[in-house]
Amino acid sequence: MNKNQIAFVLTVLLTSVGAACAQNTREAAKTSATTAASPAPTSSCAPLETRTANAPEQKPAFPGQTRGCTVKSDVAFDVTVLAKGLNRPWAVEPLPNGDFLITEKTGQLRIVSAKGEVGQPIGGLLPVGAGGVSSTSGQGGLPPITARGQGGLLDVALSPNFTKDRTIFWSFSEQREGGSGTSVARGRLTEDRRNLEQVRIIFRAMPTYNNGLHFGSRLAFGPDNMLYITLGDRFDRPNRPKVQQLDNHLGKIIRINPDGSVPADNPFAKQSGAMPEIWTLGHRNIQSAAFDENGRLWAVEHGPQGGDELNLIEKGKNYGWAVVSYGEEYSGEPLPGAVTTREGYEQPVYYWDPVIAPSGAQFYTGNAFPAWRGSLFVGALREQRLVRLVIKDNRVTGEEHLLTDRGQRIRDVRQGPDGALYVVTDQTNGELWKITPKR
Ligand SMILES: [Ca+2]
Ligand SMILES: [Ca+2]
Repeated sequence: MNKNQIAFVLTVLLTSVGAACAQNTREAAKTSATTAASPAPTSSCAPLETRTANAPEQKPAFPGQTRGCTVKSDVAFDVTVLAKGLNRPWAVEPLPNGDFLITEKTGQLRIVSAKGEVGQPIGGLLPVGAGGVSSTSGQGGLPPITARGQGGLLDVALSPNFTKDRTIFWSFSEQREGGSGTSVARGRLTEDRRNLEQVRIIFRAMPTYNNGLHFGSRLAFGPDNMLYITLGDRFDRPNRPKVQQLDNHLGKIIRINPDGSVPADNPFAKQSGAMPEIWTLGHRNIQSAAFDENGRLWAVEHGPQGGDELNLIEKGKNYGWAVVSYGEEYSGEPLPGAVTTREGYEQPVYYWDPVIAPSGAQFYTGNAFPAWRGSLFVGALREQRLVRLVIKDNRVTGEEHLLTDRGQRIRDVRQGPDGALYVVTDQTNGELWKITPKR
């Protein structure tokens, strides 16, 4: 046991003793906890989060699983506003030549040049529906995007062979008969980059459901050249049991070949009654998918109130929702039937209580900021900042919050080929920021 772990155990022990006793004793126990624990934790670990937790009675499964230690990288950087006037940008994807693909939730895909010139919407993407639920096929027989609630044009990812095949993949809320669902399409950018050709849908999350909530979704290619698609549970309570069932895609991570076919080594590919695309289950609403330098997939999801999670994603595993979870309903009620730990369900590597409402994420691997190498950057919508997590041996050992002075909901963060970080803000007059070492 290291000093932190001893202090943590002490605090937990003394806090539980205090809770069981009368008011005086509780006060005394609290005082002695502070006194006993103070030399170790205050010198080595000051938690960054100091607000009252939504579920203070819940205890983490291991030290450092929540309220991580404050770290300060003392990195001086400049933030340049490269572009403005983007309509609810959802994803920024750096292109090999220094330009960017940017999705706008309202249904446009644009190229923004390295200098910040905002291009016209790329043609041939998919038509934008009227936002209703009576689906008909749109122009050219392609299904419409419905920009209702949290839905719209969502993530975009480059083919692993992009420089050769100019192929891109995007996720969106597809307007369907009876509702909507998250779908993924692929297409090839024309040589002049003004249009998409050979556009086709390669994945449809089922079942179709009629609301505008919890679509996920991020797209990420693994070192295995497979496409990983992260999804949401479509929010409404009757959908929650489906997240634990394998006959549907709600609350799952999907793994498919770039042509949409199912890899034979998927964990449930041979299980009767299971959707073969499923890689993991038990997620609430995943907003990030990031591979680390060792080729491992990490995902960040919107949990219930007091339960946003960072998970290390492993083949076939069950991440708990909605039977194992931290936090509570947004109404403040307890989660019906949920516990924080149970055999057979994965614990999050980290959770936030209160929540930060995470968005996109990126492991930093560049040379521009040596002090940040290996850190996981996560955008925060509700908390309006950029979160940096220091991760060691599958544990979060430090948390730092950047860009807190700007008061902007951050929707995505990506590293460019130049080692700079690029961020988009979730506004109707959204911006693209470039973060570089201070000159
Ligand atoms: Ca992306
Ligand atoms: Ca979980």
